[in-house]
Amino acid sequence: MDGEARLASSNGPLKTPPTVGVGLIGYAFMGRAHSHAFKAIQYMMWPPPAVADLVSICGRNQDAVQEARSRYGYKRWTTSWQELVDDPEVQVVDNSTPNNLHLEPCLAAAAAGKDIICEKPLGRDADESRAMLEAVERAGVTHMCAFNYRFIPALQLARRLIQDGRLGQIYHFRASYQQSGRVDPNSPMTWRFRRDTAGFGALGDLGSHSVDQARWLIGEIGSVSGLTKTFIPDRPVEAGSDRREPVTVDDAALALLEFQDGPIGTLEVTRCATGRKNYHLIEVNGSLGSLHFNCERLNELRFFSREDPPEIQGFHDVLVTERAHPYGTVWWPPGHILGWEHTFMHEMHHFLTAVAGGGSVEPLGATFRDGYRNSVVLDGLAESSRTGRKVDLTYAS
Ligand code: SOE
Repeated sequence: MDGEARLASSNGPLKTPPTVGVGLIGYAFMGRAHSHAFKAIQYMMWPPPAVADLVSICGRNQDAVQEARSRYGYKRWTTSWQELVDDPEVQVVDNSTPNNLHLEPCLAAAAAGKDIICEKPLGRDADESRAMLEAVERAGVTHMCAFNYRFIPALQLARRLIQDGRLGQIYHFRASYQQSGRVDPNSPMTWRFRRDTAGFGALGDLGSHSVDQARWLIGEIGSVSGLTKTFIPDRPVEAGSDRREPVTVDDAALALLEFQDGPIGTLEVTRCATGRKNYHLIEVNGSLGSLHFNCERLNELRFFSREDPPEIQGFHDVLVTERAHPYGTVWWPPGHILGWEHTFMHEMHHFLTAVAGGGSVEPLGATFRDGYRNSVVLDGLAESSRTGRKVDLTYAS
C-alpha cells in the first residue's frame, strides 16, 4: 500500500478544512476537468485536505474566459497570466494551457513562491522541462505534473501487485495508446499539430502518458529506439477552409525500450488507429504473472497468476471497485463504476494533500522531476527516429 491512495471514509468527523486559493490558466479541456475536480472533491471525500477557493481564471479570449469564469465559478477573470500569478489570493497556480505556455508561467509562479500543478507533457522538450524543475526546486514549492492516469484505481492496483512481487521478476512492459479523433485529413489545424506550440504530436500528447506509466510501474528507462511518422502532412487552417497548413509534428510513434533494471518494453502511440477512441493498453509480464489494462475499460484489471491452482489458471477480470481497492472507500458501492473525470478528482485530492501539508506528491503523483525525465525519453525517441540509432538516455537530474 506504500504511496497508494488512502482516503478518509465519507463518514469522517465534521471538520473545517483549510482553504487554498487557486488560479487557473487555460479554461478549455483540461481547465474544465481540473475545475470540476476542485469543486467536486468535497462532495465525496470528506474532510478534504483543503477546500479549493477558485480565485481567478485566465485565458486569452476575453469573452470565452468571462464565460468560463461564470460557468466554473471563479471569483475573477483576467487575460494576463502574470496578473493571475501576482494575485496575492492565489496560492496555487494550475497551468492547463497548451504546451508552449507551460514554461514562462511556471517559472514566474515558482519565483512568486506559488505551488504549481502543470499539465503534461511538462515542457516541449527536456531543456524546457529541466528549467521548470530547477525553478520549483529553487523555490521549494509543491509541484505536480498532471499525469492523471496514475489516479486510475485499476492502475494503482496494478502497481501494488507489481510492488508486492505478485508478478515475480518483470520481463515485459507493453503500451499501445490508440486514438482516431483526428484521422480525418479535413479535421482542422489546432495547436496540437504545430511543433512550436505542441513540441511533439501523438508522441507528446499520448506517448507522455505511456512513458509515465512505464516509469511508474516498472522503473527508469535506460535506452530507446524509436520511429515517428506523420501520415497527414497538412490540414485545413480552419473547419471547411480550402487553405491548408503543414502539420509539423508526428501522427504516430513506435519505440523499443530497455529499462535500467533489465525489463524490456514496447510503445506504440497513434492518432490514426481508426475506430479506437481512448484505447490505452498497458500490459506487464513477469515470471509469476501478467497484467492487462485498457483505458476504454477503466474499471477493469485483468490478472493472470501462475500461483493459482492449475485448474483455474487464466486471466481473471477484476472489477476494481471493491472497498479493498484504491479509492474504494470513498465512492459508490462495489460495481457502481467510475469514469475518466474521477481520475482528476483523485489527482487534485492528492495534490491538495501535498499542498496543505507543504510536502511532495511523490511517489504516487508525478513531480516536475518525473515530467523532466519523461521529456528526456521523448526527446531520445525522436532523436533515434531521426538518426536511425538507439539512444542511451542520460538524466541530468
Ligand atoms: C488527447 O485527445 C487527449 O485528450 C490527451 O490530451 C489527454 O492527455 C489524454 O488523457 C486523452 O487524450
